[in-house]
Amino acid sequence: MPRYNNLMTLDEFTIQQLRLFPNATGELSGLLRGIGLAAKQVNREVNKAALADILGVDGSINVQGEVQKLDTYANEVFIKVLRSGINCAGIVSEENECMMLFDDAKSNQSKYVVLMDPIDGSGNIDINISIGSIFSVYRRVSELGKPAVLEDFLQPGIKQVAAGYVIYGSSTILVYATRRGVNGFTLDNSIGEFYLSHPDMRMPPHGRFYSFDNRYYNQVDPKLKRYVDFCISTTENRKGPYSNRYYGCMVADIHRNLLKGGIFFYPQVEGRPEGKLRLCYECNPMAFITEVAGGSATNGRQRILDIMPEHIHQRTPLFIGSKEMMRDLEGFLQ
Ligand code: P6P
Repeated sequence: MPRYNNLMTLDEFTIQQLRLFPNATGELSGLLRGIGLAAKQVNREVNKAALADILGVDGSINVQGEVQKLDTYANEVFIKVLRSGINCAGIVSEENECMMLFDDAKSNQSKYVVLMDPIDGSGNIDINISIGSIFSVYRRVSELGKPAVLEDFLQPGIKQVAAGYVIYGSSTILVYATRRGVNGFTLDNSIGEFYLSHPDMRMPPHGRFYSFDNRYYNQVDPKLKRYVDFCISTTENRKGPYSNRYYGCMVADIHRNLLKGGIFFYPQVEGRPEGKLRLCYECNPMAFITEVAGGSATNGRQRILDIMPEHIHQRTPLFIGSKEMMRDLEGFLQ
C-alpha cells in the first residue's frame, strides 16, 4: 500500500473545499480539476519532449517570438480541456494574439474565464531544465448566457478568483491559490493523480536567494543597482551575501522562493521600457499566489494586483517575493 494512501487527491481537495461553501455551484472546482487534467497531459509530453520530436522551433510565431513545439502542444491541450468543459467561457493565452471565446450555449453560461501561459520558460525545454504553466481565473463581469467579452479578461489582478501554476521539474507539482490559501499537489505518474503534498503554503518572510539576470546590472536604475550590491554584500545583520539563482523560468524561481524565501525581479531594461513579463497571465497570477502566501509583488511603484490592464498582452516590470526582502528593496527604490 503506497505510504501516502491517506493523502488527498486534487479532485478530493477541490470537492472538500466545495463542501465548505454550501451555495457553491461546483464550477470553480470543476474548472480546477480540468486544469489538473490538462497539466497531466502536458506533463506526459514534457517528460518525453526529446523523444516525441516536439523540441525545436516549429516556425509559428507567438506574441513572444519563436515558439517551441511544446508551447503549441500545451496551448492546444489547455484550450481543448477548457473548451470541452462547462466551466469556462473563454481564454486568453500567451500563444494567441486575441482572446478565444468558447461561444456555445453551455460555455456562455459559465461564470469564469481563464488567462494562461501554457509553457513558461520555453528556452529551458531543449536543455531539460524546469518549465512551468501559469493560469489565472476571473469571474466574468459580462452577462451570463452571452459570449464573454474583452472586459472579462482585463480585470485588475485583485479580482482573481483563483490562480496557479504547474512546475515540470524533478517532480511535477500543481500549486493553486484561492483567497482561502495556497496548496500544492504532487503528481504520482504511476496512477496519474495529483496528491496534496504542500498544504497551506506560506512564503517565508525572508530568504537567501535573489533572482535577477545580472547581464542587466549596468542597464537598470542606479537605485536598483544599489539593491543588487546590497544582495551580494555582507551586512552586520546578515551573515553572507544572498545566492543568485536565476533559472530562466519565473515559475521555478518563484516556486523556490515560496518554499525557501527569496526575491525575484525582472525590471525595465534597455529596449524593454515595461520589462519583459506579461501582466495578465504571468505577473497577476504569480502575484496573487505570492500575496495569499504572505509575500508581496509590485512593478517598482505600484502593487501588481492593483494595476488596471489596458491590453491582454501588456508587459510590466515585476518585483516579487518575501515580505521583508520586498520591504528592503522598496527602501532602496524610494
Ligand atoms: P530572460 C521565460 O521566458 C520568462 O518569461 C520567465 O519565466 C523568465 O523568468 C524570464 O522570461 C527569463 O527572461 O530575458 O532572462 O531570458
